[in-house]
Amino acid sequence: MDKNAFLEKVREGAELIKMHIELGHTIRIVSHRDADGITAGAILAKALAREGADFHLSIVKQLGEDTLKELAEEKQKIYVFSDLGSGSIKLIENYLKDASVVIADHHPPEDGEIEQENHILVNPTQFGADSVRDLSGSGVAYFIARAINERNKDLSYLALVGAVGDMQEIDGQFHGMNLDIVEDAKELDLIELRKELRLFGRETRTLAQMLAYASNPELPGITGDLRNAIEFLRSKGFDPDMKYWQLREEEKRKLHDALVIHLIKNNASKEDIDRLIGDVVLIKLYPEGDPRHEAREFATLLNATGRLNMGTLGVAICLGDEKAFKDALKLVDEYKREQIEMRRYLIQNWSNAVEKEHAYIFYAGKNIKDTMVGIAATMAINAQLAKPEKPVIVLADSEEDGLVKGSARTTKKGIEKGYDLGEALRKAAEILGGEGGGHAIAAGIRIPKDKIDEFAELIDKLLEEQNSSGGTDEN
Ligand SMILES: [Mn+2]
Repeated sequence: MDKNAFLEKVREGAELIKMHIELGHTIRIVSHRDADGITAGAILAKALAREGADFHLSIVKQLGEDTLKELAEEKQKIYVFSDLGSGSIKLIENYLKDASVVIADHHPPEDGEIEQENHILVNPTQFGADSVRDLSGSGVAYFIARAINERNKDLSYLALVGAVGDMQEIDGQFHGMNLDIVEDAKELDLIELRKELRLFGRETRTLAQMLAYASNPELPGITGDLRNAIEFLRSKGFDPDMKYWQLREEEKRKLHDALVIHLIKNNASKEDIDRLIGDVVLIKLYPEGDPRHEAREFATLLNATGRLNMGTLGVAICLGDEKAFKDALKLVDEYKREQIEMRRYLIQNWSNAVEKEHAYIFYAGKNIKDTMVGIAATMAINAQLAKPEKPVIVLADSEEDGLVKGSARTTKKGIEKGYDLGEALRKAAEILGGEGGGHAIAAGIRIPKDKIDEFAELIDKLLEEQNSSGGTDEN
């Protein structure tokens, strides 16, 4: 990528923000609600606070027309969007014509170009960067903060938490401009970048939990089975109740070797083996055993606050607020417990799923919260209850009377077969009387409860049509 051209754009964005600070305007920040967006928002907020600027920050799920209308009504002089905005350029151009706008994002722009003179798009993908590995939204925000004031280099570690939250190092290592942020953070001795086991839970899970809950990659025969995890650890001479951070270096290496051998024995893919051990970011501001000490645990905590619509709590955590941190821990515990229970429930009851030729339909009644059906559908695929090429639809009773809410999920393999879940659910809802739609790979629906059987037949037919017309499958 053309780093210098990108940094020039960064400077333009930073200058525009600085001008409005000098004019005494409120800087209106809107950021995405995942860990990347939350850290991006926190970086900008901190940078602005340091300049003595007035700012107002919101964390939102997406930037749609309703949100932009509301923002326009605020009649601010400047809006800064972080980790979102590239997909809403037309709407932004339209609703915020009279204001200055800085879009600090890394998603590839979808709908046109910036035409307003006072609007600036700071996006590395326009300079040849890959949005999924070279720089995240928090990284873009970080470079802007650094351009506002060099002292904001001390926020580099937050940018890395965002990058990890966006899984920019999914293959086991950092790439692109993420490496520049790593350098900044190392220079100030804020982080240590280590080659370690990348399974979740370095700080807070016991080794047994770390292995039993491993999902990225899953460990065949161990994931989902705490007893097998304990047995595996004991057989290799480990205390299953210890935490990874408590291991000595040679013990860590011994564990890595044992896990790699286990994966090889179970015919795991090269990708799975490669990403098992790799870059792990440790944040020196926090002690070992604290979830904020390791970037993935930190990011997961932030993600959870976002999912629970408490993204500003996440921002407060990034800014070092201890009370916010403790509150969030409680929320996350609850959330994790729900997920574990849900996985168990799905496994125990999956035999009740209706398997059609083109989909699984699983009705959970009140056993799964209607806000969790999407996670449940993904879980059914990841736990290999469902074949990856066949879409999964999980339905649960909606908190609104008489309706069921459903989420459909598929994988790349399903997409290759021609399935478009958003389209199929939209049509099904139209026919059955409800609402539905979404993306090809992930979609949602709401229908009357007494239509579930009819829905199962109908969705199979709709997917059948897509499969026979749109599939790239040779068969
Ligand atoms: Mn992002």
